[in-house]
Amino acid sequence: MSGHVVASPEGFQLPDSQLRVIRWMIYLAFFALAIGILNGLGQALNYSRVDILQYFPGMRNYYQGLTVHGVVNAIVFTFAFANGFLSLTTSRALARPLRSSLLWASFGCMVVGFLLAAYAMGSGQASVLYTFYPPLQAHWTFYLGLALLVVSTWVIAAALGLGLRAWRKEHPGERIPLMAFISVATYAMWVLASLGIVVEVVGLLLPWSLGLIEHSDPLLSRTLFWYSGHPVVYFWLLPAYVSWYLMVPRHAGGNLFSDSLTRVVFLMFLALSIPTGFHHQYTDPGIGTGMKALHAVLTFGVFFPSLLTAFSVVYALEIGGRRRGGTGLISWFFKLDWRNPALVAQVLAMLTFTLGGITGLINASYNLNQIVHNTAWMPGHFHMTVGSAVTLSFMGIAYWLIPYLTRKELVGGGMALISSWLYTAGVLIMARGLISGGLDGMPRRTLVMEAPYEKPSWELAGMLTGLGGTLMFIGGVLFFTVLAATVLSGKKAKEPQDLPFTKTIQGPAETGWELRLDRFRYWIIATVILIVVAYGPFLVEYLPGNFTSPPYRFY
Ligand code: HAS
Ligand code: CU
Repeated sequence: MSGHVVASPEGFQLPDSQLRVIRWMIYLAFFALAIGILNGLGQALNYSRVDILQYFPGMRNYYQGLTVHGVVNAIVFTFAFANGFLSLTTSRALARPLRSSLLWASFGCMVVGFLLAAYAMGSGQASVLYTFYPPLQAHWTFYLGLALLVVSTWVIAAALGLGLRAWRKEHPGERIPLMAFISVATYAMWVLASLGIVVEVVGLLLPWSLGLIEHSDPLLSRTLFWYSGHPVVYFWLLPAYVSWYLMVPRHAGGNLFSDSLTRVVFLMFLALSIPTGFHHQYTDPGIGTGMKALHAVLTFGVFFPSLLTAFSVVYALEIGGRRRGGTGLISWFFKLDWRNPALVAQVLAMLTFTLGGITGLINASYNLNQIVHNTAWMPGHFHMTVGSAVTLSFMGIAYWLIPYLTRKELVGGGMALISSWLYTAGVLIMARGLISGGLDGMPRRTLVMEAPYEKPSWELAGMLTGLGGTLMFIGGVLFFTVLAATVLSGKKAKEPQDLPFTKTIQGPAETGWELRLDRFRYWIIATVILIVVAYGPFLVEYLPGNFTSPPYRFY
């Protein structure tokens, strides 16, 4: 394949010690997903009035189940996967191992954090949902566990930063390899983004749960939460984008269009992900309309890098389809290798994400948000984003990553294909149910079957939700079967493999303005300025806050 490299040298092999810790992180991620998917089945069936949660060991009620589902899927699974996967892409691209001690430290933080949060949730002392809004109060181990999970990502950020610095010393004046650049940009964004949730959890909620602070300030906590809570969705998404940009074109036999455009996209995510959190708080009293409008405008700004992504990835697929003999406007699409599970899972993830993105645009529209906010529409939106664009992509990545990390061949490729299709059909049917129900006023986060105000017209929506969720669950079971069979009984691969990454048609520029793209320092300063503009006025007006609410534990 001709083109420009995104990581060099060709065929470089990372040492086993590096692969071992990364393998454990990926195992941890999928272990969490397994729990989350099982729990998700219970959630979906609740909408169709089938209560199976009562049979789950340790699950006392709907809110406990929903908390476990959100925390293990949206926080443990995604963080562990990002930590492992982007450590791998960065160290491979720089052709140097990252510090093993840091990677193990991160893994340790994740395990301890997960156990602490699991204890709190499992013992019924943290049924506060994954947004843990005060005045709902959880046991202190829940907050400490979450804090440790965030610390695990900071440790990885340090490992990536140190790796990059050492590489730069050895390669003065060279462009950062694209695969390392976009991985590091993701972590740079997240380190800035996670500050809000850390201040909230460590500064406010942990002391409050320990009785050191008597009262909480719901609005201040929500604001700090969503300062991190919107950008976290891109921390979930960008590892999938790393794969869509750099690996999917390779599976499809195509090439990535442009090195510079890819860098620009990730820098846009760095700058624009954070100053948008108020789009989750359009209905919150106490925040000025002008500030909400500013966040709305910036939200439309952060839409653009995803539009650019759609262009780049579809073009890469098209090149692949045409190389395989495809012609015409659309028919190249059917010439793709529909027997490669790593490709199929991720193309289906992209197709679903188109709908996920469109529903996001509706959420972001200030006035339309009033109709869909806090309804079942919302889980409809986010299962087509994090629940499939991200999760199905990570599953697709697993189809080559697990063989790569274990040096074994994939077992059950056919089953992997069925899994991807079932999961996609499931998520689309479920989202159809949730979205139509939401438009009809069906609330989110409610045990609908016990709601006294239940409407007969929600019945179809609820049935579709339950049916779709069941199909997703079966897809998930097949996925885990493939994974377990590969790890336990896969044949030893004949020779060591390299990561499957593409080449770019337009390579990195050697002169001109594009060199400045690599100076992270300037982009981070620009990001901080935008954050100050977006959050400064509210904080100046609101601080020191109103700490007046006593704690509540309902469930
Ligand atoms: Fe969102 C709420 C707005 C993206 C996740 N979002 C949520 C919640 C979650 C979530 C979990 O403005 C609920 C939080 C809670 O519990 O309360 N979201 C957006 C916008 C985007 C967006 C504007 N969301 C995501 C992503 C998520 C995610 C990504 C997870 C990974 N979202 C909102 C808003 C709310 C919200 C409000 C709050 C609502 C409320 O009232 O509570 C955008 O970033 C989306 C951009 C995406 C696109 C799609 C590009 C398509 C691509 C694929 C192309 C490939 C193809 C291949 C088509 C523009 C890249 C096909 C092949 C061919 C042959 C064509
Ligand atoms: Cu958001």
